[in-house]
Amino acid sequence: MPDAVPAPPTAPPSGALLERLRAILGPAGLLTDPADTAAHVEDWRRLYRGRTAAVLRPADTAELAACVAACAEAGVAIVPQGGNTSMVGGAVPAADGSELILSLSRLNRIRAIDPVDLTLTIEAGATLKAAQNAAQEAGCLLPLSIGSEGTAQVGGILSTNAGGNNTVRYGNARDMVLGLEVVLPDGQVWNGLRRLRKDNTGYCLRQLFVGAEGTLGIITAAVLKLVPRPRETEVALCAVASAEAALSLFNRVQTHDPASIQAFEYMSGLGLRFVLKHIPGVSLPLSVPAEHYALIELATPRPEAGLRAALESVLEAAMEAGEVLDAVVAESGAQRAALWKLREEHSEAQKREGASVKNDVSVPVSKVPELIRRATAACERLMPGIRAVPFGHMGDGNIHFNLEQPEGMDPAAFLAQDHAIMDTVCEVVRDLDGSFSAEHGIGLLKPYMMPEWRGGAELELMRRIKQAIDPGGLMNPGKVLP
Ligand code: 2HG
Ligand code: ZN
Repeated sequence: MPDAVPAPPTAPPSGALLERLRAILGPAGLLTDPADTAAHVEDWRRLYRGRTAAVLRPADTAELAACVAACAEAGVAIVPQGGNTSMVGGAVPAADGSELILSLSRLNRIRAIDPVDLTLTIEAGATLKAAQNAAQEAGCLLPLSIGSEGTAQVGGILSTNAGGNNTVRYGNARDMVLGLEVVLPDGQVWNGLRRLRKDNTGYCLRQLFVGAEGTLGIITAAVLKLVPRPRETEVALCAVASAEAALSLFNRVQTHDPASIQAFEYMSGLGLRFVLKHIPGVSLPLSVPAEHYALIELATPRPEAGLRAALESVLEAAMEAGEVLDAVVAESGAQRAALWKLREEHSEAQKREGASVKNDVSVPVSKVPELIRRATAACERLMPGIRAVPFGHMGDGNIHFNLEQPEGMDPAAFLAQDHAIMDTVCEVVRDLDGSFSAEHGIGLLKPYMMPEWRGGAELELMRRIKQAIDPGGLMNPGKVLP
């Protein structure tokens, strides 16, 4: 098989191109002042900082397509950007200033919602929270939930095929997409906004763009599947004896009623202690301190389903078996939110504790306890004093196996070891038949791992697809493909 298709050189944006873009976008649609562009050139984790001559802020698909066509003609590369919440530097421009940022933020309209079809047609720049709210107002649920949902945008979520807390029941973002509107690298608009449940008409093009991280084109709108809104929701936080006990508890809940599991999350004692230390206004409503915790959410649209009684009886049996040491079931919406806050603030708390290396990995669900045990031991062997903080979506096998710097160590010295740490975790992941990238994507952080994990025919096929759709290499260069 041939080697990598070399990326064609892209041109720096000229003054003439910027003038043309200003004419398309109007003065409000083009940011060039470094004070205005600063927030766009750095990622949330502050791992990457690029430079750009301008941030383009089109107001609709037609303006966006005209910008892309103008850039294509000039041979200038574009970095599409949603809420800029990438964990892997997926929306940061290159350091040489040659790439323009295209912000989706002004494309944020709800185009249609249909509670009978159970579909939401929404533009890419709407936040996930806005999409959830629109679904709720129509008596429905958009079953996609992630910690950054107030900032992360629909287009970015689809471009990274985000997973989050509800994958155990509803799958990933990919599973919620019925149709897409995409601006292709030459500026053509592909209107695939169909809302059909059955539509076998050749290659499934929309799924090419989902998870492509903006390297094949720019998603501008989507038709998302909804489900009926739950009538009953129960949330419990459990202190459990071990990661194995958490898995047994998951199995008990699953055996009892798989259709009601909305989320099953794992947290370590250390992870929770970081949240209690760094996040104001949170508290742990359990009396027994533990090293392992499970957060369970059950939900159903069925009337009088008796979820509460079912959950209590599962927890009772798990307590008798010594798996659950202590548990609390939320009594109100406010308490449910307070329990979820303990889970959702993990990333922020870890950031405040110091430098950390993230490993967004997945293994078969049954192997999660082994992953936690073996990867913790391997990292401690690699670097004495390193602090493993595994947490995440146990119900779908996706653990954020994050490593916090040893106390007192220089953060830069710790981060300089990131590849050694990632490779140590990934060795265990590989042995357990897992993946080095579960839900955050590849971005700038992980392309170097692609040849080892997806080399041969798979990577070659990806390169041919890239070459066919974006021959100029103008869409989000440097991301995904090494
Ligand atoms: C989560 O599940 C996110 O909270 C972020 O995917 C995970 O900070 C992380 O590593
Ligand atoms: Zn996650």
